[in-house]
Amino acid sequence: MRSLTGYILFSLATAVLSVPLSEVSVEDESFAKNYLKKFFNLTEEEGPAVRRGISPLNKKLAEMQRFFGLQITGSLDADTLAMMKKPRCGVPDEQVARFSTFGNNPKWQKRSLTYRIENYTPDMSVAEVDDSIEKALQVWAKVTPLRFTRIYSGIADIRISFARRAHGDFSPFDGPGKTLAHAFAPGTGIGGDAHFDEDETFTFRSNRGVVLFIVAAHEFGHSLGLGHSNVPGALMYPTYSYRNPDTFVLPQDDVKGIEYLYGSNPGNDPSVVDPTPPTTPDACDSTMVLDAVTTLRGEIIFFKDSFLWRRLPGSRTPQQSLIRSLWPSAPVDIDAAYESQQLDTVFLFKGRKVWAFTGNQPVRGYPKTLTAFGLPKGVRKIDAALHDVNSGKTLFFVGNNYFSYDEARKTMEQGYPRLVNQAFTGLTSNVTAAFQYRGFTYLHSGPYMSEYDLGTGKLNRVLRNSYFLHCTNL
Ligand SMILES: *[C@@H]1O[C@H](CO)[C@@H](O)[C@H](O)[C@H]1NC(C)=O
Ligand SMILES: *[C@@H]1O[C@H](CO)[C@@H](O)[C@H](O)[C@H]1NC(C)=O
Ligand SMILES: [Ca+2]
Ligand SMILES: [Zn+2]
Ligand SMILES: [Zn+2]
Repeated sequence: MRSLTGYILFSLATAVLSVPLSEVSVEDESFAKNYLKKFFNLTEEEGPAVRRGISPLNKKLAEMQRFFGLQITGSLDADTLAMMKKPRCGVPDEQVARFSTFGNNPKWQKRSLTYRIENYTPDMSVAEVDDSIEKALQVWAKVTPLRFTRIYSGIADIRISFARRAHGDFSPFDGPGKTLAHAFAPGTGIGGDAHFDEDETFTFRSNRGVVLFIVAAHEFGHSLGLGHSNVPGALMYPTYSYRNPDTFVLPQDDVKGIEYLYGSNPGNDPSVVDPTPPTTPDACDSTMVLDAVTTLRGEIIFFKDSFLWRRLPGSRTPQQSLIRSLWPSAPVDIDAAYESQQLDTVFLFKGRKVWAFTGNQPVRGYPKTLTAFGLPKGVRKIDAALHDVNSGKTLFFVGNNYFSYDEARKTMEQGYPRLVNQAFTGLTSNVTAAFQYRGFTYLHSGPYMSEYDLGTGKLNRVLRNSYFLHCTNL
């Protein structure tokens, strides 16, 4: 029965920007208990451990926190609860692993598999559903010897259906949000089947609603024998986040997982690596150059590729996630970012465009262009942005120059651009990211970070990224 366990994927809660959890409500406590029962095999039995004071609940909380790379407290804090409320897959998260397979490694013994779409969601056109399912299977076919053939009658290996609430497999869906879908590991009967929660709003490619292609590609990973991965950004990560289906490429961790089970695609020419599977940036890479850094309501946020790390106040362990799991409409590979505390808004820059978010809500009227900040038309991108809380000015770094924007008067100051090294000494190359934190100004230049005194502009010391972005190899 174990191999037939439904894999619950994707929870959809909006990422809550952290507020310390002073009180845990009774509802939250029982919600958390149910979550741990469902996804982390929490059992009710009162064993000897309970008498010794290590409750199974705290043990399972710690297990869950370890899986998601949260701070391991063993108690129900705000971040843990927020993670539990994210939309996710219905399959349990069994072990802390990069890619994983099910207990006894169930896999298909044949290379040619059939699938059948048994019913449709009214959320999308029939053609869109067909296309999403076909493309989701091709994600796996591209990197393995597996081939998929659609059938319209009879019993398929992978049966695909939409259903709400109880639907005959003892894993009822839960209404809108939270569990989005689940699928069963390879096997006969229900094995390999994928079920989608009809109470969700599925879409073809919009970031409002749930992109069927992404959820289906994840579920088919289970249908083929993969469990959940704890690598943020892996397709087999348990929570859902928006990705553009048109540019999706199966991440490296998932490629390794499926090749472990089935080998690689014999049709692939090894000299043509096209396109390179994306990898998840590693905070332990001391040569990493961050794209941007900003504060956000007391947190520090570090950006790299399509990822960010959040360093919460009072926690030394940064949490990594996709940028779009925090802001579904945000750009990736950004150039610069800053926070205006007065407006309670974070601005993200990419090319000539600027996006704005208050908490996790997009600000109306954005994206705008750089000229909205008074930057000259010739500026095609900025390298970094720094908001100085004392003066209320925001500095935009462009090559070896910088501009100064007056936030109160909403105009660019006269007398700029100026040379960066006239204001900030000791920099040997252009600024790549900048932020202020606890009275100091930090300018990143490649993998190095220079700390300046806010008042005097004096260079205190040169640090590495790891000063704030701790490397936490498990
Ligand atoms: C779940 O927990 C029970 C009791 O602790 C244990 O017997 C069982 O093997 C566990 N199941 C899995 C899949 O780990
Ligand atoms: C710094 O920016 C200038 C443009 O202002 C550019 O010419 C130069 O190549 C940049 N230096 C580095 C090291 O990227
Ligand atoms: Ca649901
Ligand atoms: Zn899953
Ligand atoms: Zn089901």
